[in-house]
Amino acid sequence: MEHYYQPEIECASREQIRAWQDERLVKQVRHVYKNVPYYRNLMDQKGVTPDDIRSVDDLHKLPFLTKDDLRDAYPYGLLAVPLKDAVRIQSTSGTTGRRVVAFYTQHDLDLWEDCCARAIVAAGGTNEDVVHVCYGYGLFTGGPGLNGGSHKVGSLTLPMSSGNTDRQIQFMCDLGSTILCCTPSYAAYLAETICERGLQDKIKLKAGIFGAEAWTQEMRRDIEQKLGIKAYDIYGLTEISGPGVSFECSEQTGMHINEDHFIAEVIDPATGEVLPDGEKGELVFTSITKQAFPLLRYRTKDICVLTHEKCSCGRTHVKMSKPMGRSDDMLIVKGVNVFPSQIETVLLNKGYPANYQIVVTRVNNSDVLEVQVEMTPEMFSDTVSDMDRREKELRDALKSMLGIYAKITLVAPKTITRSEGKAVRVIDKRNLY
Ligand code: DLL
Repeated sequence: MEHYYQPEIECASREQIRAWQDERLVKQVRHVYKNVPYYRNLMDQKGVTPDDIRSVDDLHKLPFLTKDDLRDAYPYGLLAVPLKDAVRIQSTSGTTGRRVVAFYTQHDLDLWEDCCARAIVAAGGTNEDVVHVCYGYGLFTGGPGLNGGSHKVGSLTLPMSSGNTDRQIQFMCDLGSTILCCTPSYAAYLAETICERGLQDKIKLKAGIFGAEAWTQEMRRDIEQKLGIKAYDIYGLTEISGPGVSFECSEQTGMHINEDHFIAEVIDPATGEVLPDGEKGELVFTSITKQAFPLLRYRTKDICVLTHEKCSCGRTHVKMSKPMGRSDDMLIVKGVNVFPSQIETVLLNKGYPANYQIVVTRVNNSDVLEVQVEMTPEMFSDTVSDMDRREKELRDALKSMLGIYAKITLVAPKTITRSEGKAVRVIDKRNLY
């Protein structure tokens, strides 16, 4: 297993990492300029040539790419190798607009799986483990990515895909799964069901690798406690390869970005200006080793902070904070910025389960923020005055977190639909008016 803990790469000196990045960036820009007319045009319009890019210091000269560019260039416009060399596509889970399609050569699949293998090893995985993958398989990158990573580590891999919770739990008990890979919302659902059925003693899980959606520290603690595991975050996006762009180590204070493959920048989303370490902004990635779909300066819309502070695990690759939400997840309600994660923090701190739905409507030209909160069975047997007290307590706590009042609707246990993949937390009905 030590094979995929690669200290010579993951713990390399900053000078060494920088030297890899300089060399690979120069090569990558030439590859893209030569083979991707769409990006060549963007560079020409900006008056930048490949010769202008001599090191990472010149990265800021390159134009940004956005999801709109990917949609414009759909399907083959950003493919940088002949079709005969591409062996796989994956696609985003988005439900609106044109889908984004990303391509991989065999080399690209290998490096992606290496990144996922590093994440599994960082979560304590070895070839003795039974890795239970219930991210979706197919076009979504979650299943194939962790599956490939688990093979590389040599773990016994259970390609469960999502759904069929009864079968998930049965296999988990029968086969002794030790590492669970799925979205945090599905992990919460599995944890809830395992506790309800009193099966905590029948499972052998020791770790979980959860990502693909925002989740709070409160939700982490809840899942860890219910399943008796350590829960690790993993981040990635289809455009840049899938899960494993970054992953958490045992310190659980941010995710190490695989800097030998991806250069990360944080920019001011309004001006595009590159921000220093520790400042919050939009994450931008440049793929420096991918062949088929090598995006340069891709704007992720994920808001986070980077830090080069020393990590006790020994890894030297830069860490990104948990994304604080996507710039396009942020709701503006009555002129105030609201992130679903702020609401989740309040609910879990007050002892509610992570089952909630946010509904925004517009009544008489005024926004109404409603939070439907599921109660636990114990809370459900409360008296009417207890319920009133609960509603008031939540309203006040949300007011102090968000600065605006929300309408609280307490709902019966099991009323909110459980998610088997990425949870849909927000229903914004204002566009329908
Ligand atoms: O969600 C890839 C993935 C699969 C990551 C499995 C981790 C585990 P997409 O469907 O393209 O790819 O969605 C990418 O999901 O830009 C973030 O907004 C969000 N996201 C991914 N990981 C995290 C995370 C996969 N750990 C988009 N925390 C990204 C918060 C995340 N948000």
